[in-house]
Amino acid sequence: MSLPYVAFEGIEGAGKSTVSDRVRNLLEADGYRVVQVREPGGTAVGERIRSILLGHDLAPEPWTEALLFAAARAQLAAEIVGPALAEGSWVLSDRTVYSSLAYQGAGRRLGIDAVRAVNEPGLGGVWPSLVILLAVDPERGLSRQEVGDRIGDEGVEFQRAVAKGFERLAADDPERFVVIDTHMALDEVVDAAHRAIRSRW
Ligand code: T5A
Repeated sequence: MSLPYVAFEGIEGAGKSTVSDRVRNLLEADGYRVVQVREPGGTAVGERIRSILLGHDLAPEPWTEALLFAAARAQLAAEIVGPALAEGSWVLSDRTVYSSLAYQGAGRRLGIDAVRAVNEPGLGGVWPSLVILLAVDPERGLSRQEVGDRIGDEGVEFQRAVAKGFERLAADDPERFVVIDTHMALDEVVDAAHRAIRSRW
């Protein structure tokens, strides 16, 4: 059976943090050990890289950006996600490699395959088995955002390109992706995500 490494993905304001927190509580109540992480970040190295990537004071080039996300992710896989899965915990991640495929591959137009290729070597097979894609209209998502960051502030057209990237990834890999429309009450979104996970494992 595939390892319980679950990605919560989507554009800005889709509800990834809120839904993953609540699903974590439900899974713990079900009796599972759960490790929850976020990208970029989750390690000392990753948090430093996060501040380079998301602060407004620097302007990395698109490939610099893609490689920094990949570097933070490689550290997280080696230090946290891989060991947690090996000891039998579940891992819930607020964003994963699929954000790079959608944001840098599609949004920045570096190409989904090219971005996948630079991420794979650092992950050593630590790859999400289930991706919960929280779908939201880009305008509605941006209006839900509480604090902006350098990439989140790129504007609605960029968000549309990223959303299209996610849609394409989901269409190409329907076994791995579950798409949940988030234009419904939060409780219903959480329930749909929890059911999707429990029906898989
Ligand atoms: N990035 C990241 C890349 O470009 N490439 C990469 O490889 C990676 C990993 C990271 C930034 O970096 C980019 C993407 C981002 O621009 P982040 O810290 O992950 O940034 O922040 P965001 O994902 O931008 O976080 P947001 O807070 O904008 O989005 P969330 O987590 O999706 O939304 P959440 O849960 O904080 O919810 C926002 C608000 O909406 C409400 C919540 O209560 C909250 O108030 N809400 C709902 N309200 C009504 N109905 C619902 N269904 C709701 N769902 C949520």
